[in-house]
Amino acid sequence: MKTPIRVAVTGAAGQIGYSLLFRIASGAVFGPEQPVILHLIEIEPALPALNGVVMELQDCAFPLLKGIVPTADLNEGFKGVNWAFLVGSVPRKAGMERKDLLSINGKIFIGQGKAIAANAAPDIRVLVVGNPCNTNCLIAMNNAKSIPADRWFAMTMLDQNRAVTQLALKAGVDTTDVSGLAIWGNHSSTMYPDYFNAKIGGKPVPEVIKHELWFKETFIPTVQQRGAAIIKARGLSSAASAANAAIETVRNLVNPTPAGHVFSVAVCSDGSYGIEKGLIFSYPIVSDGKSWKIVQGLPLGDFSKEKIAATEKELKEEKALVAELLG
Ligand code: NAX
Repeated sequence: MKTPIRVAVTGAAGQIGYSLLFRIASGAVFGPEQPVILHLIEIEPALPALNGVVMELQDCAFPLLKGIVPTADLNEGFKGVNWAFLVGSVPRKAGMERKDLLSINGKIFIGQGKAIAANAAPDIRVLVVGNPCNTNCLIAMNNAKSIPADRWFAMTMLDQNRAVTQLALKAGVDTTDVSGLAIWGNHSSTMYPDYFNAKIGGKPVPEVIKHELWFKETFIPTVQQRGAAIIKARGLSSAASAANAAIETVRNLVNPTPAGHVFSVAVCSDGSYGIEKGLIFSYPIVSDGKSWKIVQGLPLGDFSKEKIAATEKELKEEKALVAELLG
């Protein structure tokens, strides 16, 4: 049996946590041979609820679950951790400006960045899910400068999955027939699902769905507004699909990407495609199972360039709003 890895999840008593933890413990992320010790991090008032989650995890008797560390102490929470899912954050409330949200959550991610740098294992990798996830990730990364920039990720996989399904439904094919679809930019309503470089059954998407207006008037807005549509329908934000996307993101990073495929995750930009260096920007990514790279040389027409510029502009604005939190 391999040595257990330590996996931290913040916001562990929240709704995404409730869908995520049981799948990590069952082996869905790191595989059926990899034991895990879960570090469940919450704020003090949520510890009683977290205790209920701990009891349920125990009641599953998962063979791969070798320990549970429930805590509100960040140093204990990130001690020796190999992977951290930063899910917990404060939701936007009525009347709150984006700046207020960025500043409240920004402070959380300063503390978490510092605690990760001080306590985590040398191979730590971090996926930020809590919104605004790109900028929260930027803040944590900048407050943990001892950790290389290529270890920080923010989640756009849910947007990719939403886009893939919309294309498959429109074309009347299975989701597995869609490849190459990537999300560019911010996890927000400015994100850009690049359908020009995606394929259905190996053919470019615009050659299969010959309906240019549908992409602009239905596809892109549906993907961009899907989170809001789910809140309207369910009265709660997406949770199971978000947890599923977090699982897929890490699986995509720790396993080699199949030929012809890409996946979306926001990473620290190295300037690829002219994007400002250092922004946490979603690109088409491939992995060899150990390291990842941004797919280079994709053709981008004027429409794509305009959309990518708009989402980059939003991320630069968010960065400017949190400038004093970047260490
Ligand atoms: P919940 O409100 O159900 O749970 C959040 C949990 O985080 C709560 O239990 C709370 O006590 C905890 N928390 C708050 N501050 C904390 C801190 N400083 N340290 C540790 N825990 C803390 O939210 P949930 O539905 O689970 O969503 C969590 C986050 O995911 C939200 O920010 C949400 O906006 C974001 N999402 C991101 C998505 C993405 O694609 N990147 C999609 C889904 C989701 O909207």
